[in-house]
Amino acid sequence: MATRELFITKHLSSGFLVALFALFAGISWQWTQFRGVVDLETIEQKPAALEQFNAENTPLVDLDLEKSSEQGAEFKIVLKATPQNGAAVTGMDVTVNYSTDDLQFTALNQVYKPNTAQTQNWLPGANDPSNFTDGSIELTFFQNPEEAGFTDEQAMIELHFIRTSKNTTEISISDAFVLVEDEEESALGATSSLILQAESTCAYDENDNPICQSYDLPADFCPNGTVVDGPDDECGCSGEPVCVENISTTIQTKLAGVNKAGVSIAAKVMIGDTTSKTRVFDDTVNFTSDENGVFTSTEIALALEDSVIDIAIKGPMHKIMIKRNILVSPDPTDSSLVLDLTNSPLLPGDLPLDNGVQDGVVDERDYLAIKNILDTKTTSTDSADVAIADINYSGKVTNADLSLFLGTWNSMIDEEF
Ligand SMILES: [Ca+2]
Ligand SMILES: [Ca+2]
Repeated sequence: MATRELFITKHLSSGFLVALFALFAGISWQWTQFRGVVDLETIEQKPAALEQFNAENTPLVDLDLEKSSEQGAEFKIVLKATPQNGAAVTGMDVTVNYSTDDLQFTALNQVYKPNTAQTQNWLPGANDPSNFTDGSIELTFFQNPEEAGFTDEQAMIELHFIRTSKNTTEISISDAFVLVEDEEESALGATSSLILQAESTCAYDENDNPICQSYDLPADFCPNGTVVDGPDDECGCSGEPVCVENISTTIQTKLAGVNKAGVSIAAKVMIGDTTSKTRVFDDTVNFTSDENGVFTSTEIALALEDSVIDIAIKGPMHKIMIKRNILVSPDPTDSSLVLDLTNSPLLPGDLPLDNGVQDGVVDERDYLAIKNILDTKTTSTDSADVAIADINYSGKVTNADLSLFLGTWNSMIDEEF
């Protein structure tokens, strides 16, 4: 035995190829000793010996890879052997495969160590991970044939790795040969590989909501702007808030059929930032008309992250008017902006019939409201009538208002904004 150990040790120091040779030598030599033939000449018979190991037969051992511990990127797996059909396992030769793109093999611990002096443990060079940098770790174990093989589940060997990527990766078993007491031929049973799922850097609470970083902003952060959350990261957390400077904005629009100065209306205005997909403005804004019928809003403060917006205006007796993907170019030297929407006049139709509130639909109710006012008279100056149906802001309800209504009445529901 001492001569053989010397033989292997000597060749191990000469590198991996020699180590492999020594492995084959070890298998063949031990195999022959198992059969009671001690003859170093049988080294040359290694392929024949392996064929015997590989013969298909009743499954004699199941092999499993299980993760045994993990600390950060470092983890250990254990190779477990579970004899089947009463087999007593006395040796094995098995290759464990891993992806060098995702894992670094760093160390090996022999777990199963038969306890007699003449036992051959793991061969060859298994204690030196530098022998196994190509993604396959060949592990060979034989014990003294005079010692009883194990018959229960046994942790055989522990392999240490470091994850070098966050990818899903697999550690698998291949080319396994098993030596069983009193069996010249043996066959492998089931094997299980180990899948390491892609790592996530996200942390979640007990309700599976992401645990996000909180940002403490200084009190004087963004005095003349609006604090906007940064874009969501891959965990669903808002990015670091940024300050978007306010832009003093006026909006210009027109009302269909109204071409006189000095008319004041209150319209609901909604503005969406197409980049952040957030509504950056949603309020009622006062507009006043000039002699050209252009209605100009009071100034509003807009915090725009990008220069493309969607805008919707809902006039007091009107359908909603939506314009999308408006390119705005604020002058960097003058933080003011004019949004000219006069090319798309607000169309009358959705009258404020319910205590001054509109219902979002241009329909028969609106039509009948005007029709009823004009049913018994051609003109109404009643303040309640004027409030709901003086579409052209003439101070009275007449057929001119009805015809403006009919000009746009098509029973359409407001688009969503
Ligand atoms: Ca209506
Ligand atoms: Ca009128």
